[in-house]
Amino acid sequence: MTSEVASAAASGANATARFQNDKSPYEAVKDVPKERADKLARRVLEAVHATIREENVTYAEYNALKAWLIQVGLDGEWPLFLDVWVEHVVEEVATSDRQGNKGTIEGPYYVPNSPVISDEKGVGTVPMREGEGGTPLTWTGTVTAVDGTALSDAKVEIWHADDDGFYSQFAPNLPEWNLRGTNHVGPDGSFEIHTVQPAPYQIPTDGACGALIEAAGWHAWRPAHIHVKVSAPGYQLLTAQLYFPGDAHNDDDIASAVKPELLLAPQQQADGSATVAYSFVLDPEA
Ligand code: MBD
Ligand code: FE
Repeated sequence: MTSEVASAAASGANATARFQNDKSPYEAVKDVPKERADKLARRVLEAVHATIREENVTYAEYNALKAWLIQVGLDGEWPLFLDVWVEHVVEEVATSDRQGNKGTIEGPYYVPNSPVISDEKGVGTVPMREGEGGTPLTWTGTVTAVDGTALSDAKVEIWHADDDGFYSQFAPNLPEWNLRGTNHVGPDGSFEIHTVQPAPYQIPTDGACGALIEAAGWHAWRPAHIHVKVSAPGYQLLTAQLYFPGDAHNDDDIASAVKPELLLAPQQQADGSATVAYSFVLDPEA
């Protein structure tokens, strides 16, 4: 991060670099059968062709699209664009047969290998600055399998924006691992995570994705959310986000990633903090 002010191009560049560091999705489809590549590419193109015919798309509109697509790349915003407007359907298809917890999209701002924060009982506090803004939140829960077994070797990775809506490693002037941590659950599968409630999040508006939002008269908001990845050997990785009741954008998330099962029910405490219980149930690997 070189610039001192958060910018779409800087956070986009970081998200692009982070994704390119992880070549595994690309490696995994290297030997995709020609028939599959042919079919998928053709269907996407046919959907574009149909839109052009049915909407009588003009050369001016075609050239605007070309310029905009180039700008998405220059701003490094392909991860943002895809995760906001496409990933939710991939997630829906990928997880439709699960019996355990509902999940939702990963989004562009996950970083693997966050510091371990838990003690031997699964109690820990995410890294945060002195006087970190936002309501302090104590979150308790357990990780179990669909058959009820407590998963004592599970881990809960958590990451979220700060009270200003910024993610560490994607916005300037934040400690590297701010509000990111890995909790190894206790012997009974339980965890207790101390953090602060994040603010609603506005995707960067000064880049190509913002230009689309502006041109189309959309809004750029996601409701406040806490991201998690819950994993245990022999079980399917659960990627989810948890939301707060009453958020103005729970019903019109720009990323279409809210599900009723993912709403928290925090209890406000007399000292101004909040407590919340939310547990995870994992499906075994197929
Ligand atoms: C986010 O924080 C996010 O979670 C998603 C899905 C897209 C953009 C920013
Ligand atoms: Fe997010």
